[in-house]
Amino acid sequence: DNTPELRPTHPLALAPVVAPAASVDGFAKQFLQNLNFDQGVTLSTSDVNDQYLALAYTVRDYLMARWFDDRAQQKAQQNKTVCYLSAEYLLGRQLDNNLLAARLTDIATEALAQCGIDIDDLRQVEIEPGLGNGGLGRLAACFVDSLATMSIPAIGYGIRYEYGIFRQAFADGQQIEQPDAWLRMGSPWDFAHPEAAQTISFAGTTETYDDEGVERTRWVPEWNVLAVPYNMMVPGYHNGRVNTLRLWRAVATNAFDLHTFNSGDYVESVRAQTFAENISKVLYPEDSTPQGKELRLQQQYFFVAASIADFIENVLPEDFDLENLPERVIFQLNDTHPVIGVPELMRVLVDEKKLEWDAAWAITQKCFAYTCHTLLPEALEVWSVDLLGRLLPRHLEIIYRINDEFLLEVRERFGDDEMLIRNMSIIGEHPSRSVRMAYLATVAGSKVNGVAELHSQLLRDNVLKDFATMWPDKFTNVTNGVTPRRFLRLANPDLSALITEALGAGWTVDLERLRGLEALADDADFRERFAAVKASNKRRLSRVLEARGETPLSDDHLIDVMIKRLHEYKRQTLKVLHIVSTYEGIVTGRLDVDAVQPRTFLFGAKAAPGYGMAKRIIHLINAVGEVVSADERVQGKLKVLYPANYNVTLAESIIPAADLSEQISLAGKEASGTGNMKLALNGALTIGTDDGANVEIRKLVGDDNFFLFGMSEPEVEALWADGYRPAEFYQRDERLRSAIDLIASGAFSDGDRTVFEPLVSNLLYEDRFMALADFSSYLDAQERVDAAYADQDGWVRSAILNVARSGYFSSDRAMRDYLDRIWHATPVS
Ligand code: 7GP
Repeated sequence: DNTPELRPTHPLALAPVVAPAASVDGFAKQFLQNLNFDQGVTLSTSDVNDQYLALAYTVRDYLMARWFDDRAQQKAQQNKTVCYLSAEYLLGRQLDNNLLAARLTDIATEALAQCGIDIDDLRQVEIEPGLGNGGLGRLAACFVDSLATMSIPAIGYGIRYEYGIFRQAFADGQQIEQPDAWLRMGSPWDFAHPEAAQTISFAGTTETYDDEGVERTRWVPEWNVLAVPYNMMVPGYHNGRVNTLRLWRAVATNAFDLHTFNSGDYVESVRAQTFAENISKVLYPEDSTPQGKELRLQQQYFFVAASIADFIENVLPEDFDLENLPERVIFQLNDTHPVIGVPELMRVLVDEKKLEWDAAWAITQKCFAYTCHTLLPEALEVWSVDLLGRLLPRHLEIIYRINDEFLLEVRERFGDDEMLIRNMSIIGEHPSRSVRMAYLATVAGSKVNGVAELHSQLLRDNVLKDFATMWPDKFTNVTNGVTPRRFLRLANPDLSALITEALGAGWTVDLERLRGLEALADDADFRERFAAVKASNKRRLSRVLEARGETPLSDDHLIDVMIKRLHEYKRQTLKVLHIVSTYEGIVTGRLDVDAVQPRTFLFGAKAAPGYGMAKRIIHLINAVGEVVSADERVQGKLKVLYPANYNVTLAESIIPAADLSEQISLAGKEASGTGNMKLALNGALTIGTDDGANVEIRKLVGDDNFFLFGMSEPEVEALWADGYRPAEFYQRDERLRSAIDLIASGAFSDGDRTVFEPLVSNLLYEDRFMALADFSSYLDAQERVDAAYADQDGWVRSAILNVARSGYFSSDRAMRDYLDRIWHATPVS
């Protein structure tokens, strides 16, 4: 073997890696070099995509040295690493965020200007990585930002989907889905490491064998796939720290299917290999209602097994004693998607590292913690025993044993209460045998948390009641948060400048400082400037909408925003009923037109492609919008806008322009919400139910600055128990009757009464999420909104107080709570 040996001691290799000079010239030089040598073009032959890529490479160059340091430190240090396991990261665009973190925005803008390039044009080129569906994925992205900003050693692990969340378009008002080929123009922010691939196995059988007198089990898998890591930089804000987001891509192994190969069908055997690569092909577009599909379980095991192996082999020092694993890692389970990691770690410890079962279980229980993000029973993932046993036979055995021992513990504690045993078992029996992943996570996790106070309470009282009785200390709450860097500093530069002028710059990493604005709410001059910022944000949004081919906004309108996934429990239908009722009221003269504020109803929402009712609601919104916006009788008063393909980038334009934030889920259904936080932080007033984090928002901003309506969670329960008959509410409220009748009449479907009939009859005879029961109260609250908005001075004052009192909802605070209550990890100096 005459391979030369690596010489890291070469004098040139020993020189420290340094960032290019942090000057306009230094930046320009590096940018042009990257344009030449990485893109293979000169400035004069480059197009805007070349320029964007070269700019991205340049930003990377500045971050690189710190990244090397932080990874080396991670390996050398004795600190605990937070491994955030999440099937989704809804990142949004990277360029601006990374420029900001590295303090390069001004330098880059000027350097490019000197080259004759407007950096704004390059911003528009970036296709956001939409590797998530909604709240859960966006939360993960906020968390990795905060972890880096707080210098906490952390790795985000996930999947590098080739196709992220679909692109939404409308045809005749109905949603159509198009593939999101986000990688097509290059992906400058990640680094592929095929040499660090992990082999991930599936299927096959298990067998026992004699290991020097000890009987052990091993898994004999049937097929393998390679997990290739792609590392992304996660720069902290102004602290020089760069953490890592490691996303796995599936690649076929080299081992040809020998059987097919020998049978002479070369092409078939190559084709069969590519089947493995489907694992990371596409993000499942379901939000809150998982489809129990085999490919999804493959995805879950694929990324979790790769992540655990990666951590043990590449992040821990060599010869690390795994008995001490809990001192060095916490695997945070972002909902149940990564829960298969529990039996996987057991398999690694028991089968591969040959630890005793009890020792391995003690370690495993300390290494995991579980966050639940839902309250909908249909959203709790279960896997059929058949499927799981076929795909991961060894893991099923391990789950059975975990369950056996757990149920023994239950018997010891509570006696032979067979009903209780059946209810708590990790294995469900009806309608067919299945593994309840939330229960597995609860049994295995050191902690279980909900994502807002009310949600955590309901987990303890309902969804996981028996477990909470058994282990009261296991349950805790961490209310969600959002990153102030992206959702205030970047999305709302004018408001940020105003705040910095008033309070100094520290608020970006210490959001509670916004409290300082309270005093200014009574300052007429400040209110005027605050209002000017809102007006300018509306004009900016208007330009964004126009560029997308939408109608521009009218200057004097109240911007009423409902942006979130389309789901029945979130009750976009209730919003539509309000719009229709207002429209009908104006047209028939029932409403005093002067008391109605001019309003634009702005929606943003994707529906899961297989969720028929949600798609019908989209159709209804668009149909109502078309009629209302075109009717001369309400001209100037009411407008409905529903730009297609709502995503993080669009949210960043909408949120700063919003006056009113619609958070109108049925109480007890929205786990937390995070859009509610972003909107309040940007000075929108909330109209909302007592649900999720709304409860905490209202407590903080005060009743005078929040429009509460609707039943409380206990009232919802009581009405259900009573036998809920929505038609009675229809009979009782004339406004409701008129609105529903108008939809049923075909007024929004060219006279065709069949189009929205399923929707109408669902409301009248089922209405699972009780929109009709809350309608009257909602309309009354909207009247209060109109009255409040008529007093502009008072409104602006409330808006300022919303900003001032939203500091609690920083994801930095959420990270501190996770550290204190769950992770017990410490920042590095
Ligand atoms: C969402 C919840 O619906 C939302 O209330 C919460 O703010 C967010 O998580 C972050 O905690 N859940 C999901 O996005 C989801 O897919 C599947 O849940 C269980």
